[in-house]
Amino acid sequence: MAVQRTLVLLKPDAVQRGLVGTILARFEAKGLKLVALKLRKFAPATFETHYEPHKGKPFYPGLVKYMSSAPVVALALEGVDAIEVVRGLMGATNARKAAPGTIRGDLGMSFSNNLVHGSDSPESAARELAIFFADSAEVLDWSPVATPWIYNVAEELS
Ligand code: IDP
Ligand code: MG
Repeated sequence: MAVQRTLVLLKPDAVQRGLVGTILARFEAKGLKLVALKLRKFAPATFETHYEPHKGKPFYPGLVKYMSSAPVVALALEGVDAIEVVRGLMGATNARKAAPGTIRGDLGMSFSNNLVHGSDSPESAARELAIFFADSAEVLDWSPVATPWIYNVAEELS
């Protein structure tokens, strides 16, 4: 158990379909803490760097084009085991196969246009947060009043 920060992207299809509020509400309702948020149309180069581990795969050029084609919302979320928790809420990459109850499973029909990105490891989270929130002043330290109700502080936060 560790408090982690993770990068989440609400992809162009989420923004175009008016699902930003719906998806953000799921993360908030789960108890994840919002520590950074921005809406921006990022340059292709940003996604070339972000998706560098996928470079050379057949879907890579289309992925970079899709991600830079329209605005994206970038979030940093914090919580105990936040990386795994977010990945679970997102569901499987192919939205048609993602389990009902997950974001992709409930809201999507596509393998590529699958609404949401979440970092897959602590190393990825650190690398990706530095891309989208290079200015560390954009990531806030703050204490939600609900924290001692979301967690058992003695068991999970000390
Ligand atoms: P993830 O987003 O669930 O972590 P990754 O394997 O890291 O999935 O792939 C990154 C993104 O590339 C996916 O979210 C999806 O948009 C796209 N993608 C991955 N594999 C495929 C594929 O086989 N066909 C089409 N798009 C894909
Ligand atoms: Mg991935």
